[in-house]
Amino acid sequence: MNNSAKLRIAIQKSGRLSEDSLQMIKECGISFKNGIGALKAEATNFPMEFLLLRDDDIPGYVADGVADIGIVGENVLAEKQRDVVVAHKLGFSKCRLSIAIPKSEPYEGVHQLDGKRIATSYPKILETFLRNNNVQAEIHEISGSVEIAPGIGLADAICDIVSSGSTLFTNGLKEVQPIFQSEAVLISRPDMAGEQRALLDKLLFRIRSVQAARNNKYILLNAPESKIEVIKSLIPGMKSPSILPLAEPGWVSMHSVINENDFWEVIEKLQAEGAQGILVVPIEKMIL
Ligand code: PRT
Ligand code: ZN
Repeated sequence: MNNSAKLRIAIQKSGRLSEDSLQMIKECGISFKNGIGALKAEATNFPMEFLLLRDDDIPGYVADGVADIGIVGENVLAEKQRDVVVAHKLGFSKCRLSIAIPKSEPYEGVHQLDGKRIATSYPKILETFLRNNNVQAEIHEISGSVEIAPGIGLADAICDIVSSGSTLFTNGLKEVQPIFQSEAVLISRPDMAGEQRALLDKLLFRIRSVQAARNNKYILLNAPESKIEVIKSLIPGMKSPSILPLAEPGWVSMHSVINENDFWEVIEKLQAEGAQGILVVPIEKMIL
C-alpha cells in the first residue's frame, strides 16, 4: 500500500460527542500522539489524522474534502444538508428533536401549530416537518437557549433537542411532538475510492467488531448431560456452543455468546433448565 494514503477524521473538539467518539477510536486500537488538546493530532499506529472541530462544521469539512470522514449527530447532518454519506451508525449520543409548548397549554395535534411562532436552531428539519404536515407556522431561528423563547415572549413553541426532558421541564415546557430521531454517525465523502476506501473499510470492520462485543457477553455454565440439547437451543452462540466434560460424571461445561438484550430472559430459562455455576464475562472484541 502507498505510504501516503491516510484518513483524515473530523471529530468534535469538546462537547457531547467528543468522549464517546474518542472512546470508539481507542477501542478500535487507534492511539494518537500529542494528546487531543490541539486542533490536529496524528495517530501513531494507523494512517489517520484527527481534526478537532465544532460539530456544526463537520459535515461541511467532509463535503469539501478537508476531512475524509467525520463523526456527527444525525440532527446536525440533516440540518446542514451537505453532500456526504452515512458510512455507519455509531449508537451513541441518542436524542430527538421535538416540538415543545408551555406546560399549561393543551395539545390537540400538529394543526394547533398553524399560525404560531416556533423558535429553533434547526430551521431546515423543522421546515420539512411542517411542510410534510401541511402546517403554516413562522420559524424563528435562534442559535442557543431556545428553551427560554416562550418565557420571554419570543415564540409560542420551540423545536429543540431533547434527551431526558429535564431542560424542558425546568423551563415550564412539555414535549408534544417528536419530529426527528438522532444518533452519532460516521460520515464520509460520497466518492471515496482506492486506498482511502480500503482504509475506511478497515476502520468500519474494527467499529463493527467493537459494537458486536459491546452487545454480546461470553457465558459459561455447568449443566447435566441430559439438558445439553435444550440449553444449546437457548444459547446457540456464533456457530454452536462449546461443550466440555466436567470431572464429575454426567455433567458438562457449556460456553457460548449471548446478546445483551436477551440477557436476563435467557439466564432465567437456563436456571429453570438446571444450569449451575453460570458465569457471564464481557467480550473485548468480536470478529464477525
Ligand atoms: O461546540 P459545538 O458546536 O461543537 O457543540 P454543541 O454545543 O453544538 O453540541 P453539543 O456538544 O451540546 O451536542 C452535540 C450533539 O450531541 C448534538 O448535535 C446531538 O446530536 C447530541 N445530543 C445528545 C445532544 C443531547 N443529547 C442534548 N441533550 N445535544 C444537545 N442536548 C441539549 C439540548 O440542546 C438541550 O439544551 O441538552 C438539552 C436537553 O437535554 P435534556 O436531557 O434536559 O432533555
Ligand atoms: Zn454545535
